[in-house]
Amino acid sequence: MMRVLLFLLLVVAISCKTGETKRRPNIIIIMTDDHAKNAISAFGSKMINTPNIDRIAKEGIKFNNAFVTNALCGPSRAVILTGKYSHINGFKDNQSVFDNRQMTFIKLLRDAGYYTAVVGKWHLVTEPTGFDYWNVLIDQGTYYNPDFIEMGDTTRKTGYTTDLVTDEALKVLDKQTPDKPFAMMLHQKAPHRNWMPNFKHFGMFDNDTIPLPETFFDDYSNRSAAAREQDMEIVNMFRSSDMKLILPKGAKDTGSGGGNGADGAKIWASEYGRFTDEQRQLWDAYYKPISDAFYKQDPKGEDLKKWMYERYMKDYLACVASVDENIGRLLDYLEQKKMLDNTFIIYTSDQGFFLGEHGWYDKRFMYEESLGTPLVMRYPQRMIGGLESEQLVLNLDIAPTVLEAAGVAVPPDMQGRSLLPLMSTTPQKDWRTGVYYHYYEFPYGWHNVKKHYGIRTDRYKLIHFYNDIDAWELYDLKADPKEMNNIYDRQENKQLIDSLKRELDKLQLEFKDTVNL
Ligand SMILES: [Ca+2]
Repeated sequence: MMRVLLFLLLVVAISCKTGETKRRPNIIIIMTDDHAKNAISAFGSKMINTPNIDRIAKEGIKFNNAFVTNALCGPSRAVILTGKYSHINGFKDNQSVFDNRQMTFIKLLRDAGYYTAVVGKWHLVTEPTGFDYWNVLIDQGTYYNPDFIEMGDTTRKTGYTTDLVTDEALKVLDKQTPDKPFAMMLHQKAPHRNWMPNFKHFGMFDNDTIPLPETFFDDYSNRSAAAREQDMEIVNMFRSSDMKLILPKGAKDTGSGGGNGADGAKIWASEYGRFTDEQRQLWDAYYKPISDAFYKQDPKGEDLKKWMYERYMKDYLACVASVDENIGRLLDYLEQKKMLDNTFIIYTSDQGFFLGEHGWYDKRFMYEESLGTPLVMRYPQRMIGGLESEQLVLNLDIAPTVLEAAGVAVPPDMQGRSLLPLMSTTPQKDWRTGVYYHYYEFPYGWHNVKKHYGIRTDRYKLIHFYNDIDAWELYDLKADPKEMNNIYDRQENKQLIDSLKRELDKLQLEFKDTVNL
């Protein structure tokens, strides 16, 4: 009798523990920097195969319409942490300083008994708060031999940053015990500019023809001055730090680099100066012949533009290959440790990126390539795999999603919505019909993209550029998915514009945003 009772108690204990695990998943948010959906095979990329990101999507859910509220590194991170728009969390552009006293989902998870950690890029100026452990890169970080600040102490590590950040993340996982759930933010610097691949990925795309985007030779007619006055064209990239060309001794970089007077050669000298002798030899062995061939060929006009696009893309994609490979390392680790199926994994980027569309690199604009961001989630305790959602979702939604998964109440002042209801084969009917966007970094900062805000519905996009300009743009994404024709001034669209403006007003009211024109 006693034995039976003990056995029953054991069964109850195990099922309670299982129930507990089910209610309280471990959480890993992997975020990269500037990773365009067009460079992920799960999102239809023809240029690269990303089997590990694809695995998360295949065994989980892929959000085909995920967007950011402000397409810039620091602001997006602040939105994710706080679940609030930039004008509420105070981090509007990359000149901002994050007020680290404010509430974040990480602090709430920690209060609820989670072990919390962040590893990799931080980029919010002030120290991380709410983390039991933090080990972050300084500012933008570097591709090689990065400086990590681990709980306040700075150490330079030798090696390739995408690998090293993953190494540090695996060390955090090594310390975990089954009695306490954890939440870790794993933030890669890659594939942020200036796209320096790992040695083992050199030449990976050299035999590929990278297709030119349809809009590569865009002349920005039929758009407002905002599209013409940017400094985001690939042809104006830095010859040194972006293109890795060896400039003649003492020569100035002829590219503007979008940098308001920034000196590309100086940036490159700093990156190149970090290499060990051995690394420098490996680097030169690959890039010097490329540089020599460029000067010999001396391309001009369209040929130059194409050459620069190819160089940019081959380096960018090689950096993505390392990101995907390292996600594979993480998934394998979790699988080996039998932690994979009680961990809720999110993969996203801090925003999208232009990969030659409109002739551009960088982000900022509310156009599809940078407004859109990759978002996939694997959460087997909650859903079967193979799901896709077409709903309009935002980086603003990550905080409430994670909190709900952890069984923590979402504070009423968080402005996003939990995405858990979308993890189902039953379509979610009650969902938002438009997303609100607001970009601020102008006239200072990089790339000269004017301040703007707007609304995107499933079919239309209305944008207002303001500050030193007063220009509206309207796109029909069904008829014109590449956003080449601004149809704002067409008389027949008056009713549509009025209705979109009403919806935009409503969103500004809901999110407490006011625009000072
Ligand atoms: Ca970014």
